[in-house]
Amino acid sequence: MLRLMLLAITAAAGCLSPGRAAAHAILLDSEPAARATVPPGPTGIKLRFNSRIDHARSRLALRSGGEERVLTLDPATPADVMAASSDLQPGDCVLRWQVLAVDGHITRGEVPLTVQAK
Ligand SMILES: [Cu+2]
Repeated sequence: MLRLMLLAITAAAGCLSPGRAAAHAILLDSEPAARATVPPGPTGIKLRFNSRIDHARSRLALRSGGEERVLTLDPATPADVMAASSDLQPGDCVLRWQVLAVDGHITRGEVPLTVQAK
């Protein structure tokens, strides 16, 4: 349900000109999944989109404990995937993504996670 709402928001923020093909990037799924509870420590992060993205102009950040940190993207990923890794600390955190799709449209969204206590 929440995921559908996020999809609707990102879709609305993308193609504003009517009649244009909506090829902007929409998040299909993620690892960890949104709302997942995960153990602390080094964690691989993977976001898969419905279209190719421009990795150089896309951004993935982790907001945790009131701070936001930009993550270094793994360059060796398929064109529709954004991947990184981060050392997750216990507590609530949010992965914030912003991507530029091949149609020139920017979309953004969030993947909230809960990290277990050590
Ligand atoms: Cu678009």
